[in-house]
Amino acid sequence: MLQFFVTQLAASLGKSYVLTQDSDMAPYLTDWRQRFTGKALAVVLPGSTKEVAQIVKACAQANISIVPQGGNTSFCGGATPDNSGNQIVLSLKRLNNIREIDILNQTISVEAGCILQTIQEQAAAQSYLFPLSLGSQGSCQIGGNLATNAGGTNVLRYGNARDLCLGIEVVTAQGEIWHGMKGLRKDNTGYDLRDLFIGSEGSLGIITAAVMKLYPLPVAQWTTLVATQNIASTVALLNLFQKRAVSLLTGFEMMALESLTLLEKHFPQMTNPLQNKPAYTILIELSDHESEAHVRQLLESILEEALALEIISDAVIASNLSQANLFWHMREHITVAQSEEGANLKHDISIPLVALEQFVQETNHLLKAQFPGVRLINFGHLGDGNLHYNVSAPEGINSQKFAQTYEKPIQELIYAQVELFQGSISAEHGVGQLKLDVLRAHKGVVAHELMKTLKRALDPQNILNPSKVISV
Ligand code: FAD
Ligand code: 2HG
Ligand code: ZN
Repeated sequence: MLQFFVTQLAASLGKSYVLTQDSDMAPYLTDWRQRFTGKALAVVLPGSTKEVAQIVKACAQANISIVPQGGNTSFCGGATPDNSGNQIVLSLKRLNNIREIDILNQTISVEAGCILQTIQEQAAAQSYLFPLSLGSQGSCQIGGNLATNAGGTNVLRYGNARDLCLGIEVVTAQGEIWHGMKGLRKDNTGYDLRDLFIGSEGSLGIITAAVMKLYPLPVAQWTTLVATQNIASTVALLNLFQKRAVSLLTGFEMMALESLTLLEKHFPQMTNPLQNKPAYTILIELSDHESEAHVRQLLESILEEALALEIISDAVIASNLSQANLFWHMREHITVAQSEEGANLKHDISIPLVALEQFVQETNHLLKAQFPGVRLINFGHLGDGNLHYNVSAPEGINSQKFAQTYEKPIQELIYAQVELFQGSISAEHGVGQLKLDVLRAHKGVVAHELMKTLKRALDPQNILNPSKVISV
């Protein structure tokens, strides 16, 4: 019966778009971190929205569940099938057309499988900025970005994927197509279906296209690395920049000392130009639509004020584009350094800015006391109150042993702290299968039941990414 289903699919889509050989399917069955591996009946590669709808209809009829997959770069196992071998992976990679750039409306209409960087490049070719910016932008897809409501380094100024989206096209769990591609900035016609699908990680519908906002390209950017002694000063610095640079502030990223020590171990060419190994290195970017001189002057004047207020102890302004790029590479390569180092635990959390200093002090202290030798690889989008509060194994400890013995108690400790400080256990990476079990406690019973009600209403057969985000 299952084999018959696959044969039928191959007959309608074309054999080369229905992968069934282990070696062909392998890249789709393990996630970027190699943390999750599953099995699949087939990996299916539709070439149009109509074909996606056709596949979903066939799956609904045969009661076969579907795991949508974009660039497979996410961190919570949302795009990896289970171990049953009865699910199909539906890759959106062939839906990769830019449908339209509407200069007057400042929007770009794209299919779900467009690579994020391609959209940025297409926008730039028309002198526009598509501001979503992630370390994975060379391989993640806009459909995956919307499905996870991705954040990244520009959220502070332009918002996350949800904020950048005006319309979407979705294939429902019944295989119907919802044409929600209006690029309107105002549309109060009842429930916001678009926002329901964004961030649902493929559990409510399959996003096949989207209308995204564009912005004018800035004419000048200046990037600086700044030394601070603690989180309190860093938050004060953020506040100063927000007051004085207002919308010119486009990046405010934090890197704690241990994260840069690990970075240098794996990428010795990426040494911190700041002297004396500061406790925190802050990457700040200002972007301007006026002139190089205007923004440079503003940056220098804010840094002078911060020095006078003693909230920073040192600063290096990038002298050219390649140095600015190096600063950004430092920030973006911490993830890679951590994964090269071996087992690591990710905690993508957000905490109200006002409580951040106390959270970090207390949580660092508790972890160091209870798990001697663990390395706290803290970095992240401080401007959004979003920390990647990651933990690497103590030097010399075997990766497997670390995962077995440390993962649960460390996660429990950190998440308990997050609750205490009224934060979130997933700021931007989503829930997937990784955080499925902790979501109920975090959301509270009422919110969790409402989520279940929505899932049952939109996907009564539970065929869209079952046991991801929510179990019904
Ligand atoms: P996938 O991993 O393929 O899928 C993610 C989820 O979305 C899955 O649940 C999948 O089923 C679902 N899905 C995918 N496509 C669709 C679709 N068309 N319709 C419905 N559901 C779909 N994330 C951030 O938020 N901020 C960062 O700064 C950031 N930096 C990163 C840096 C690196 C080096 C790496 C490897 C990852 C980073 N990520 C970051 C995580 C990841 O890139 C994002 O979550 C990204 O949005 C995932 O896109 P994807 O196309 O790879 O989705
Ligand atoms: C980033 O901000 C990504 O670089 C990855 O969200 C974070 O490695 C991580 O945990
Ligand atoms: Zn991030």
